[in-house]
Amino acid sequence: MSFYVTTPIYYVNAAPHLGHAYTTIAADVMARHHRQRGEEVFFLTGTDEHGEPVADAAHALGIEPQELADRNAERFKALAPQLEVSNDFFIRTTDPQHEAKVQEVLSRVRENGFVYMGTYEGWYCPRCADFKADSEIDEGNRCPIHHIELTREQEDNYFFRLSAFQERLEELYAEREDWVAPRTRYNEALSFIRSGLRDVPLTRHKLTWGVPVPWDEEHVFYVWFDALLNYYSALSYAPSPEGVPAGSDLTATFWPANHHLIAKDILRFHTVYWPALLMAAELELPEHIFVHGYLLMEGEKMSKSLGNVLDPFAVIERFGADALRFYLMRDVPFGQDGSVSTTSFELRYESELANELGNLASRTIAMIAQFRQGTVPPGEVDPVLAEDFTGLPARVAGHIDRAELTLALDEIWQRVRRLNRYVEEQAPWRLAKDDSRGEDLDSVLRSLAEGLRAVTVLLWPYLPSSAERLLGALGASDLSLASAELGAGAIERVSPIDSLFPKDTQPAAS
Ligand code: ME8
Repeated sequence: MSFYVTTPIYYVNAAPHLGHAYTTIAADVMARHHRQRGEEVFFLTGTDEHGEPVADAAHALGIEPQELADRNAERFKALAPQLEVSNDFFIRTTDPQHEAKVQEVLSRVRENGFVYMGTYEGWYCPRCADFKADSEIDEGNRCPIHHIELTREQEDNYFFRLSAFQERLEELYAEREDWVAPRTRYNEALSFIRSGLRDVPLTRHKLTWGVPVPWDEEHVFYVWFDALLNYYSALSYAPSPEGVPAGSDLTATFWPANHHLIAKDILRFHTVYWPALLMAAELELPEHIFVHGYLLMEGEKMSKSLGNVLDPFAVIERFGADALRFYLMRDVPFGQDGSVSTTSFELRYESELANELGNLASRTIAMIAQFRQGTVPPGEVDPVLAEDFTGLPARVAGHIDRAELTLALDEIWQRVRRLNRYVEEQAPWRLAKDDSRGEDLDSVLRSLAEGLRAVTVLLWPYLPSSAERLLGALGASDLSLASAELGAGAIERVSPIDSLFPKDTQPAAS
């Protein structure tokens, strides 16, 4: 089995912000989970470096686009390890191998008869790098996303015959109802298609910052076609990920992608242009496109251009990457818009990470140390508890297969709460006072240790470093999904552990 997941490639016109971190964390949760299933996994992220968004930003700074791209690509690259993100490759669209692949695929699209020379006239947003249909324009000729005034463009370009794919796209949507999720996004994409597809520019005459068009050097490819192809081109030159023999043909192993994760701002490119382009190039289509919502601050989409940016680095510095990952996956239902704030972050951190998981871990370990000198009594898990864990790994896997990352986390978290209730119900400290209840105490301590181990294995994709620390203290290093069944592990001894989620973290220096 193989699993290939991607994030959008981010524009290097500015530094990364929480919105980028969000998609990247989500993709990481999926990649880690699939590694737990023993699958061959390829997880791709990277940067989109061509086109007006980058050229204009560079010129505004008085530098060349390549210089800005180099500078900001480094910052995006550095974000991944800070978020504990385990991407297998980082693609930059200025990689020469990517550029060559773009030229190869788009030449094939032309040979297949889907490219012609025409004149484009219409409204254009240089921040979106998007030609806007009349129905997509806000009052005063403004971009509905960036609120800037649109420019009127008229240029001779090569066009991609998108209209030729009207029927095939409608068929695709009819045959594969889960190809775009959530359903509202599927409907949105389908209604765009049904409203009638118009051909779109494939190249830009006016721009020089892009991949040169091999059959006409006065043009570069329109940045979106260059960018979308990253998902395919990366496989032709990335090194093999862990677990896949070096020198393997990654395209054969991983194409088509299983999941593209995106936000709704780039829905049309991924759900309309992208499948049409792949059809035109005779390539297989990805299995799923999952469209998550926006992280909102004060009700406005957070973005580089609007400037109201919550800095993920500050959160990580103070609370650690796991806390940020948990917060984003837990607080904002994946697939919907959600407001983020420091207040709700701190509430989740304290009430759930510190009080629920942190305390469960510390008291379980402390009681085993105190009552049984750190040794976990062997035997079966208490059936009362086992009942509430039956089928849990499979349920979590089912949610993650549909990119329902918040639902999956909630399934797990209900068991964290169940374990805390079990402690209260059984009151091991009372059993410890009664010599005749020794076996009951053994059973309770063992069940708690095993329950904690099982939930921690499932939490690993969300909380990788805390989960590894905790499993280390439980002497249970198996991270496989199979080992997340209650009773699949046999903990012998526990070791002391420092607080997983300390409450007295210092505010970051401002
Ligand atoms: O669009 N909430 O790049 P980009 C949630 N280069 N997610 C957010 C977000 C927010 N407030 N802000 C950004 C581009 N994102 C193109 C993509 S792909 C072939 C080319 C995330 O830097 C989300 O994933 O504007 C969104 O789709 C993406 O960043 C846009 O990043």
